[in-house]
Amino acid sequence: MTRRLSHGTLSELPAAVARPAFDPARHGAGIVHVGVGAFHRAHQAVYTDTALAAQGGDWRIDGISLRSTRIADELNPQDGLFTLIEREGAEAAARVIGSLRRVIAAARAPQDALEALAAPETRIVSLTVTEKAYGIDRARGTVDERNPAIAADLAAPHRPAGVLGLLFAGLRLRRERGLAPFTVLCCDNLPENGALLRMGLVDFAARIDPAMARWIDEAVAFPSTMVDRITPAPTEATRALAEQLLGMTDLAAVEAEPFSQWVIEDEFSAGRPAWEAAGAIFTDDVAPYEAMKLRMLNGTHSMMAYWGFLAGHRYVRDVMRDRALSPLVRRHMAAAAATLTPLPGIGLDAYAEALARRFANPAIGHELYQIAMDGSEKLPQRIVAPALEALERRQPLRPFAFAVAGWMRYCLGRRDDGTPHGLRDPREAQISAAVRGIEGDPKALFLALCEASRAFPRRLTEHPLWQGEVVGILARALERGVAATLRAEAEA
Ligand code: CS2
Repeated sequence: MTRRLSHGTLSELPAAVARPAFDPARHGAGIVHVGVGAFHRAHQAVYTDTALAAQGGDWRIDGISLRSTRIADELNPQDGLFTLIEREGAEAAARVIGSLRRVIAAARAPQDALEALAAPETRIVSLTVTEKAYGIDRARGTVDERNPAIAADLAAPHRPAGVLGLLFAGLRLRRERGLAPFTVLCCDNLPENGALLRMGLVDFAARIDPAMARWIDEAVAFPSTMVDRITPAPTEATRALAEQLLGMTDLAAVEAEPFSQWVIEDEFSAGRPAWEAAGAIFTDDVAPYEAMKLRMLNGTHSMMAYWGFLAGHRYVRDVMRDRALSPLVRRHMAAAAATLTPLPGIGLDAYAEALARRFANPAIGHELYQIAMDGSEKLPQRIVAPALEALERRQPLRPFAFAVAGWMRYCLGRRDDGTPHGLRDPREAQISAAVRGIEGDPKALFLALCEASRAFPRRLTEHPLWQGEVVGILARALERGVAATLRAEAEA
């Protein structure tokens, strides 16, 4: 049997593998992180690891996994240790991260999760749970009562299963015990994510306990953040590579690109680690950074995911080598850049150039199908927001209409050769029901999908220019197929 990564085996690692530059056992926890997926492990956990090495402090992380129990079973026997493998071309640099203390599987131990939030030492609760997990209706600015987790947690707030329910219950326990609140740090790809989460949590609390709602609004800090690092879902190949680099087993290894960025509003009510030691940028306004990243990186990603997947590609890097698609990638980034307010010191052309290089990284196998999921939750901030801005500024709508037409074609659930795919979207049932029987009618599809997805405001969907562009591209894709549509679009 091969050995497994743990505190006991750290000293046996080959010299080429970097180890925590601090003694994990000498640092207590100060952060609870909800959503211990690959992205957290490749991003915030790494910044915290560097900060602990640079400045010390009791800032290790207790992870909470809301649904899966697997990640707890992978990490706890390893004392929370895991390997980050940074990959670029032929390079693969391995670094063992020691900032994670343990993982609580909330489905198995709900009380432990609550007690972690209510522990006096917990000063920050950070989250990477994906856009859909918050259950916030962004158009109305309230919680979405139809979201199953929200409905369940409103009915039984003492036994929370969802994100808002857990935060609420944790904060209520702290208040009852006379403890100061923690800072809530949202690290999901949502615009003004701190303000959004504040609004959602205050509205959630108001429906249960108005005094709590006031306390949250007044006493809890919700800094906004922009997070960035391309992190494909780990696979068997990730584990095999870790085994090869470490000479031992690591079931929780992650692969990521070398690039990493974290921009944070410096508004913490109870202190924070020295994340700037790891390159985090502190600012009093994250919104312009967020808009840049959401529109140029994530928006382009979504466009590539739908059209690239439909064209038969598997990875983002394959799209960069596609003769028709790669100029459309550039076109999308340029159109997105034109909707932004320039940031001092950041050239948007250089940013786009760097993105194109990152997307093409041959060592990163980032699945288009992974990015394609949850379109109804992602399109509003990635495509709709810049499209509205372009409309206002009288700039071309075409690239955004093209992205949406790709998503609509994708919603039919099969490629041109008939290969079926699942949509993996929280509104999948509504979307699939909406397209049934009208698969060949682009105008009817456009209207039905706007309605079923709830992703597009009327201001956009009723605009004749927008309608004309989206329906026209969709019609071509249905009549002449995806390959011909891409060729025509690239030549236009
Ligand atoms: C991607 C993001 O899956 C997706 O939707 O667009 O996860 C993207 O890779 C990250 O935001 C990069 O920082």
